[in-house]
Amino acid sequence: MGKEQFTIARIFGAYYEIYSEETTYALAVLKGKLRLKNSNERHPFVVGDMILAEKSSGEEWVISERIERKNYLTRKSDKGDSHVLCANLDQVAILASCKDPETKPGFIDRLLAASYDTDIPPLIIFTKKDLVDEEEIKDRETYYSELGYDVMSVSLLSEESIQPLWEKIKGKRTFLCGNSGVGKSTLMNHLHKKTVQRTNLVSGTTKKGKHTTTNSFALFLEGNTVLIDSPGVKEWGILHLTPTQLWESFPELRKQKETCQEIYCCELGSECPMRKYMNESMDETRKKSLESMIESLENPHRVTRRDHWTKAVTKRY
Ligand SMILES: Nc1nc2c(ncn2[C@@H]2O[C@H](COP(=O)(O)OP(=O)(O)OP(=O)(O)O)[C@@H](O)[C@H]2O)c(=O)[nH]1
Ligand SMILES: [Mg+2]
Repeated sequence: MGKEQFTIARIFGAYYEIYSEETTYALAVLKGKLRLKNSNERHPFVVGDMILAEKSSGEEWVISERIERKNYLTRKSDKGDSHVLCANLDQVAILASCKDPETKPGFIDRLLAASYDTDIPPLIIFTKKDLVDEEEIKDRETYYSELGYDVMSVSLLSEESIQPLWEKIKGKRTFLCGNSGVGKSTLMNHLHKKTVQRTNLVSGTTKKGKHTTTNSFALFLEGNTVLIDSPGVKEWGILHLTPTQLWESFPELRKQKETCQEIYCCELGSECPMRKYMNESMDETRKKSLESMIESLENPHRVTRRDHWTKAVTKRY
């Protein structure tokens, strides 16, 4: 029997839920050792990985090979190795809740920096727009759309957002990410019109989410549309990025660099147009956000080995 190509849809310890259009969802295992190009990887697969599998004598599928990743999204906090979250994406949807819990711009910017590094286009989705007034929504949308980002806002209490959401996700593989309680699983259920992922009320006192989703899960919808739900995160660690990557992830700073006439880059020195713009003209909130990211990189307690940076530069394969 021949090999069939699948996508990893969910991981349960040593078992994998895999999906192909022909077979739909099936369970698979990995027998023996898989040879991986990057031996530093913690786990052989993440959700979104494309693999080849064949049926063993029983009903079980056995994974034999991982197909090279087109791209992947990474997070790195102070607590160790960088963590690949998902692979082969067309889009990263950053879900930012307007209220209960309110997502801070610094969180959005960290995710934008992580997606800039991977070249995966971001889509900012403000959720729970029913909980704030229209003016506030418009301000939030304008803030990011003027910077050139694709932005939308939704309420999942009624059907009004289904159509505009479909327009943004159809035919694409979209990773849904954000803090706990922002509505990632609700959005997935809403678009599927069935409950596939458990959701939970946010805490009555702290208005924070309860970390309901514990495993990423890829849902295959019509027309090659794939939504990937993920567990809520408190903070998006960006320690796998270099300072230059961080600065350039801010479109207003990147624009300054593009106009620079110097032949030799001063590497963020005092004459750097990005630094000048940051000191003289940058929006205060955005400046704080960049400073906080730079601080995370510079804090020696957080970055103990400099080679993390070098590795990050050469990590694409
Ligand atoms: N008012 C309002 N509530 C919403 C909206 N979308 C989601 N919620 C509520 O927000 C709560 C949290 O939603 P979830 O979908 O569980 O959030 P999540 O992002 O998946 O959270 P984790 O799995 O913990 O990361 C639920 O009670 C939802 O009903 C919305 O548009 N408006
Ligand atoms: Mg969830």
